[in-house]
Amino acid sequence: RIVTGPNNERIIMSPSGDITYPETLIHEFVWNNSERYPNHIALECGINGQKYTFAQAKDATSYIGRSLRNIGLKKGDVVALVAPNFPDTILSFLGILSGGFTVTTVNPMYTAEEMMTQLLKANAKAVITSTSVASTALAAKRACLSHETPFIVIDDKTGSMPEGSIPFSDLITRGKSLPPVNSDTTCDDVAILPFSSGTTGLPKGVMLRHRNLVSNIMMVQSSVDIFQFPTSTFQEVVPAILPFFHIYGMNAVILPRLAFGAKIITIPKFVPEIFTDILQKNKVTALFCVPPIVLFLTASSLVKNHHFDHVHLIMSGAAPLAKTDVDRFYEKYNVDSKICQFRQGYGLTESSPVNFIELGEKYSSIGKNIASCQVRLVDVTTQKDVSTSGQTGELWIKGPHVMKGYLNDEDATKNTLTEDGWLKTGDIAYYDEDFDFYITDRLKELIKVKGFQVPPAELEALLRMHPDVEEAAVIGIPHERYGEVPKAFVVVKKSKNPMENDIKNFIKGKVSDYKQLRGGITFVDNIPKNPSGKILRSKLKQSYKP
Ligand code: 4UW
Repeated sequence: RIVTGPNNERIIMSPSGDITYPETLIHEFVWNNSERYPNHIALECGINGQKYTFAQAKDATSYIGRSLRNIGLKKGDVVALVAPNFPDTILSFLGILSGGFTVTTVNPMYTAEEMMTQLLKANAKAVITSTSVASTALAAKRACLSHETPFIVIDDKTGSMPEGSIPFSDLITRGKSLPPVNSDTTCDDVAILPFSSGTTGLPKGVMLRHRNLVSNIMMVQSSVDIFQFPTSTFQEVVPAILPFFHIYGMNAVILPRLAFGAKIITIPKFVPEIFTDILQKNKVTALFCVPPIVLFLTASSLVKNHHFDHVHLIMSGAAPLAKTDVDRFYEKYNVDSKICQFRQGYGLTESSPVNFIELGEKYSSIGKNIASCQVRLVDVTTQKDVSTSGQTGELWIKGPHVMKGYLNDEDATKNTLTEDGWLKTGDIAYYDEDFDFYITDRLKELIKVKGFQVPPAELEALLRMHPDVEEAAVIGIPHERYGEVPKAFVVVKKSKNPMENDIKNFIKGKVSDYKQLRGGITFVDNIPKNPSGKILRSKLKQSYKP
């Protein structure tokens, strides 16, 4: 399992070996096998019932690509996709790629200011959104992009189509009569630009190539027996509750599941009654969760034993999972843990995303590195590889799934990717005698609220804009339901005396709900810093007593 690298690195190889993967673009890979089951449902809206078969969905994505070329977009242009989970959101994504463009997926819960920052950083040349969030997306577009920028709107049956927008349905109908796009896209072209703050600072565009996305799906497939193609009597049914804009929902749930013939039931927003109604009405076979959803499954009286009658897989990831929650799940429901298996995964945007999946019943472990995912554990102070099980170090990752780098940010790229291709995750881990890994801490400053990224640097910059604030630092503190919530430490200017609520209200309209300072604000005399001015968050964390 351990290989010594050219510079004496201690490389932990995957027990699943190495993979080969096809030289296929991700939007083609998704439909590769669909001709075997053209009339099965691929996408169904859990709210309004809109459906596409595999044949219809595949054709639609090609038409969308043609239409986008026809309205003047050029190869390599970036298109922003700002929509909750609907069938048309996924078709838009694949359509953008089939036209030879790059997609930046934007969190539809964002405020106009947050959207604007991403549209600018990604240099978006068009926006695709949906009626329920169109007014916010339009405000963002108007604030930073030219009047002529195409603004395309999916009718999701909530809200209305702003004047001057292009109805999404036109892309499909008009595209039919346009010639196919002769895209010279290669597997090394950047397919997507999801945003992540990485180990430090503000959100950055993560450049993921077609090759990264396709290889990662194949890495999972060859390590874990969790995919089943449809037969005459069986089709996977997967509710897509995790948002498509985030890499977990995108390249670890929706795209791979479609590629293996599952029916995806899209859910735009987590509402307990709607979620359980979907479990009630469909023979759901696999559930993909973040820890707060696992908590919901164990705690809610809406969830019934028979909802798991057809479920063979429940996955959790994006934040630490407590073993006690899994134990509680099996105590509450009369299901066989060998048939309805709980699995934890570990991934990050920068690695397309999956690196580890747990295969046994060690529920607090993230398990073993998947095929072709090489791992090092590097001692944070000595920068030497740790030599034994039980010792902690920073987790470094290498493989065909690792990002090209951060868009227009050489410094951040250099600090995250070594010259020989190792991705420094900013997570602290150790492994046990079986080479099962455990995440113990986060070296990076990132806060995870319900699995969503909250970069402290963003909140600190906003806090410093408040007229009474001299300095600010933000850390994550534990929260029973959300995992973590942001908490601020604030130094106020001389002779100023703001109330906690003044500052909270100042932040309120500027960032999305999940980024709000739910951990409260503590007023302090100074912020601990190292000699180069870097905030010593670990000191603040130690000083904080719940
Ligand atoms: N335990 C503890 C975990 C865990 C974790 C992630 O927003 P990003 O960049 O990306 C993600 C991706 C999650 C994911 C993808 C595919 C998959 O199969 C799976 O499990 C089923 C999960 O969240 O945030 C990356 C950061 O999130 C933390 C960790 O700090 C990581 O660097 N994180 N998974 N199981 N922490």
